[in-house]
Amino acid sequence: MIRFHLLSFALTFIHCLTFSHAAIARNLITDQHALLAFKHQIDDPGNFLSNNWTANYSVCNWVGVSCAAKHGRVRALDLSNMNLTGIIPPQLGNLSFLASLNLSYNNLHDHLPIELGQLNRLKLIDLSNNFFSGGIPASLDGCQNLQRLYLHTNGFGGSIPRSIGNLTRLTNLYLGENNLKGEIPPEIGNLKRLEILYTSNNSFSGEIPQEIGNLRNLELLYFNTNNLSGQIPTRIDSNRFNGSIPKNIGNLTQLTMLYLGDNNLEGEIPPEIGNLRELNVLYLSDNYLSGNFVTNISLPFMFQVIYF
Ligand SMILES: *[C@@H]1O[C@H](CO)[C@@H](O)[C@H](O)[C@H]1NC(C)=O
Ligand SMILES: *[C@@H]1O[C@H](CO)[C@@H](O)[C@H](O)[C@H]1NC(C)=O
Ligand SMILES: *[C@@H]1O[C@H](CO)[C@@H](O)[C@H](O)[C@H]1NC(C)=O
Ligand SMILES: *[C@@H]1O[C@H](CO)[C@@H](O)[C@H](O)[C@H]1NC(C)=O
Ligand SMILES: *[C@@H]1O[C@H](CO)[C@@H](O)[C@H](O)[C@H]1NC(C)=O
Ligand SMILES: *[C@@H]1O[C@H](CO)[C@@H](O)[C@H](O)[C@H]1NC(C)=O
Ligand SMILES: *[C@@H]1O[C@H](CO)[C@@H](O)[C@H](O)[C@H]1NC(C)=O
Ligand SMILES: *[C@@H]1O[C@H](CO)[C@@H](O)[C@H](O)[C@H]1NC(C)=O
Ligand SMILES: *[C@@H]1O[C@H](CO)[C@@H](O)[C@H](O)[C@H]1NC(C)=O
Ligand SMILES: *[C@@H]1O[C@H](CO)[C@@H](O)[C@H](O)[C@H]1NC(C)=O
Ligand SMILES: CC(=O)N[C@H]1CO[C@H](CO)[C@@H](O)[C@@H]1O
Repeated sequence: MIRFHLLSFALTFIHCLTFSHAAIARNLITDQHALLAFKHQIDDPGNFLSNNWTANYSVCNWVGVSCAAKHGRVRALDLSNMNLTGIIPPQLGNLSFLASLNLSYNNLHDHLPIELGQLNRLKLIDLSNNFFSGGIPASLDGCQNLQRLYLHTNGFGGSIPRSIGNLTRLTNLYLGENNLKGEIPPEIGNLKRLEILYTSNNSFSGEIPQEIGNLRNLELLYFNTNNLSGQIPTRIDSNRFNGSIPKNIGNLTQLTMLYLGDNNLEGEIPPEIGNLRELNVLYLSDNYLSGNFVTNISLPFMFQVIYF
């Protein structure tokens, strides 16, 4: 009886092994299909892919492709700086184990497929320095593990989708050098781990949302060269203050650079900016700010560059 059970266990075990091997092989074929669909959309003048991405080798040996040791699926795709022209096809959303995608410094264009949002293991997306256009897909909030999102230096238009606020693991968000417009959504204040927010050189308008003050881990904040108006937010944490400027603006203690220049900001510069002891770059030029900022605050000795 025991022997029978052991035998049955062994058979089940062997069956499972065979099955999971077959499953991996089948899924690697999904990965291969996805990558070949991508290759099919790409013009590759440097011939990086043409003789290398072929079906007679495992995708894990293809240039720019890395597979995970554990399950053998495609884990990273780095085709940066290869002069590639073309689009990202929806099939890329089938690389379900992808954790890192770097397609920066190419000539890729057109809109991003909404299927990118299926890649819930992605931690890094770098699509910067291309010619992508269209809106930032709201579906990106499906990439629940995303930590670093680089979309800067493209032709993205439309506004930041509110769903960005669901990407609560984001530490780096780079949206600068695009054609983005509309208001910065207050949901940005949900991104509690954010360290760098780069939105320079777009056409954002409206006011900087007070919720920015929730971002206690912010180190670099760039809002320069936009069309923002209103006052610099003075509520620098999640408390609701009435009227006057709260003392605890000093809560943005990690901030080292603050770029607000070249907007339509008005009113007085809140002196509490002087409490940001790590701040060494403050860029406020080309606004309609008033008040006697310099004489009223004690500037942190760390200050190296101040532009009014
Ligand atoms: C691999 O396949 C490509 C075309 O798919 C062919 O040109 C090449 O000769 C093959 N290489 C080997 C080593 O079989
Ligand atoms: C493809 O490129 C990779 C990385 O350069 C190289 O290791 C691999 O041998 C190449 N495969 C073929 C078939 O040329
Ligand atoms: C993506 O690749 C480019 C070019 O190789 C590199 O400079 C950049 O640091 C990479 N992006 C990330 C986020 O590592
Ligand atoms: C990309 O193309 C430019 C111009 O054709 C060339 O100078 C450069 O070396 C190419 N870069 C790569 C990585 O092939
Ligand atoms: C890959 O994705 C496409 C489009 O998103 C889908 O139609 C197709 O069924 C997928 N293929 C596989 C093999 O999963
Ligand atoms: C993402 O955020 C939007 C609104 O900001 C919300 O309606 C939606 O349910 C959220 N999605 C997830 C998956 O949490
Ligand atoms: C803003 O972006 C445009 C187009 O991408 C570029 O021509 C311009 O030099 C940039 N301006 C600044 C101040 O970076
Ligand atoms: C900037 O915003 C003002 C209103 O605040 C609007 O009239 C103007 O058209 C905007 N400029 C650009 C370039 O978006
Ligand atoms: C603060 O505002 C709330 C309503 O938003 C009001 O009920 C409260 O009296 C105000 N407190 C002060 C000190 O003005
Ligand atoms: C600067 O200090 C003077 C006198 O203490 C005060 O009247 C003025 O409101 C202050 N300005 C700012 C911007 O804090
Ligand atoms: C350093 C600093 O100003 N800390 C303040 C942050 O905000 C809380 C209230 O939420 C204050 O209690 C702290 O003093």
